[in-house]
Amino acid sequence: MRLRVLLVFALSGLASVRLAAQIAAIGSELQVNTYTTSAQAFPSIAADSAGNFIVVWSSNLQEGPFRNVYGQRYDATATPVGSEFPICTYTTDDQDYPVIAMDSAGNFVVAWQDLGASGGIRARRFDAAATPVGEEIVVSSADDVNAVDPAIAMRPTGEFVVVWSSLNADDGDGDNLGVFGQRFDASAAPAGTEFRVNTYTTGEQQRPAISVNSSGDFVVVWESYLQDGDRRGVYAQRYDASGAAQGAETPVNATTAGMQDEAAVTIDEAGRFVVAWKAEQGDSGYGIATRLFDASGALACTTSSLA
Ligand SMILES: [Ca+2]
Ligand SMILES: [Ca+2]
Repeated sequence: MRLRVLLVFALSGLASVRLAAQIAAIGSELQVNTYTTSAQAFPSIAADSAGNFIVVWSSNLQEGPFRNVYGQRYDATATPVGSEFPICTYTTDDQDYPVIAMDSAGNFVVAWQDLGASGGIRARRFDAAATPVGEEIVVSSADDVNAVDPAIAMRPTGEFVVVWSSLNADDGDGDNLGVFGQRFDASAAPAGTEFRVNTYTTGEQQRPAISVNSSGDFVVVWESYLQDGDRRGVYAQRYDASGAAQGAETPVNATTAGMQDEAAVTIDEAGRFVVAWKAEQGDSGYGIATRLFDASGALACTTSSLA
């Protein structure tokens, strides 16, 4: 099946856009990828403070017998700027599952999962004209071929954090998958060392999501297997701008029966954060649940009957 990367104008991701009472689409649906042979998949999108945005995705067989990562710039009217461009320099084996974050001036970083022999989570920084700045960054431990599922968040001033999950016992989890992270300054130099996010390490902790506010406070959420007593549950950990953990890891879902996983998170300027996740609903399948937490990580209110 031929997959196209189609742009859904994600207003929620545009920091400068104030949501009106009613959201109306601006313009029509756009096809992002120019190269259409085989599959283009796994899009990620980020915008600067003026509304200019970039979409990245992985494309199969576009450059040799592998999957590689490409990007396309747009201005604030959703008009393409330039042509689609390659993100990675190392293109042997598969580079896949890209994620992008952008500062207020349009500088951006793309992280991806390198499924090849070089392995691990890699990233590359670009300026607002999509010109690469520096070399590819080895984000996860250099020998960590088991690092998967990257997520990234960036402050308006360019500092960013990448998180991922890994089987690498050297990272300090020691039991199946754990969630790890690395902070970077605005020049993409590592800030501090790689750190483990999950405190509870038994079994699988994986598929993290992350959000940071302009002060640098950030929160990571992930799914953990059997920690809540019945298959997967969702947990959160807060950090300050120096990367110091704030409080203990927090159980997110109140309903623990069945699966709660595939979490997403966003943090506001006051440090409050909202988590959304996929929640099992017995015989009726799955729904989406959300929960709002205050800046101390305490439950502020339940915003979904599924929580
Ligand atoms: Ca673990
Ligand atoms: Ca559960």
